[in-house]
Amino acid sequence: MNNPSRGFDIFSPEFLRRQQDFENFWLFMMKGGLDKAARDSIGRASAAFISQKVGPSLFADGRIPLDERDRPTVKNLQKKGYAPVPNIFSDAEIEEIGAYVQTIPAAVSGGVPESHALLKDVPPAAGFAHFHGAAVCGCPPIYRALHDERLISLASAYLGAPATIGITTAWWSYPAPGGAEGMQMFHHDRGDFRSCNLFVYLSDVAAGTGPHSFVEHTHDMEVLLPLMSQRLGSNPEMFHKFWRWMEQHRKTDDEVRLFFPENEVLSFTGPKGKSFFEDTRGLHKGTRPQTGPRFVFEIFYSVLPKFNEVAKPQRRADLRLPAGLETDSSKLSPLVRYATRQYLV
Ligand SMILES: O=C(O)CCC(=O)C(=O)O
Ligand SMILES: [Fe+2]
Repeated sequence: MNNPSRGFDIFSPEFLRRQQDFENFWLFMMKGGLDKAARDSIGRASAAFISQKVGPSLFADGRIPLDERDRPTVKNLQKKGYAPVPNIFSDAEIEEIGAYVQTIPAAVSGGVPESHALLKDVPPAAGFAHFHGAAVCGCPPIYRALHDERLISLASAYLGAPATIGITTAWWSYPAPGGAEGMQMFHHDRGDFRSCNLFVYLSDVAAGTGPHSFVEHTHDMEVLLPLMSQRLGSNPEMFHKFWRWMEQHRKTDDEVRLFFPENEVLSFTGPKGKSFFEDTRGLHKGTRPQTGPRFVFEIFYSVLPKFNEVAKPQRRADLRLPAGLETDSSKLSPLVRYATRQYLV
């Protein structure tokens, strides 16, 4: 039967020729239809395609500009899947962000019915209060971080293509009863075939307050395959079991321990301000807070825009921002204007 409402009018000559059908196919491949080797290969191909398409319009010599100081960061990210960077926000900016989010509604979830509420009204049993990018990009320090050309260049150098900022978000995670679920279990992100994230802690994060955890070397087949071949190659049964397991979207801590020694399962604690890049195609989780809440900020840099979301960019000129922040889109560097286009025009 035709079901045009689902976008699958299979008897139409236009079936699979319309952008929507094609996007559905693309998402199917991204969200579990392909194994990691194929996903990573498509990621490399998409970076080559985008570089070829947009590189010449963004850079005079076609090359992504990279600050010398960021070369080791890109190398670490390639080798291990994560890399610390100097603090993105000052303490004063973190205060400013904390005050700003008290004035906008949060999406409340985790153990309570989903709702929107101001922070002061978030029910005590809630697991999360998320602030969407569209609401936080007008917060001056966040606007500045989004437009930080050095960060965009770093992400682009890692991706091998000019980056697109797909998600910007800040959220509180709260200690809540019950076991880990969702992103509090180890998982790999499936937001794009090639991506990296900047995380910034906006509250002090200790073992009890939900540290972000990452299994190093799990981000990219070019790193993971040689490692696991060396480790499990002599045991074909375990080797196959490992790759089948990798395809499971979510994994328990015990399962992770079966395949990775403790020293490779990293847990990032540190004072507020701590900032790091990570390729969340690798296994990671936000440990469920036990003793206190955690506040964190994230920018997701990818090669392609998120096809499962409609971009509703705001006009920079409409934001009320302090002098010193460029709001004339035509005056931005082409790389920055390109990277931020899903949020701001
Ligand atoms: O809360 C965290 O540290 C993990 C978040 C996460 O899984 C993600 O941003 O993809
Ligand atoms: Fe994730």
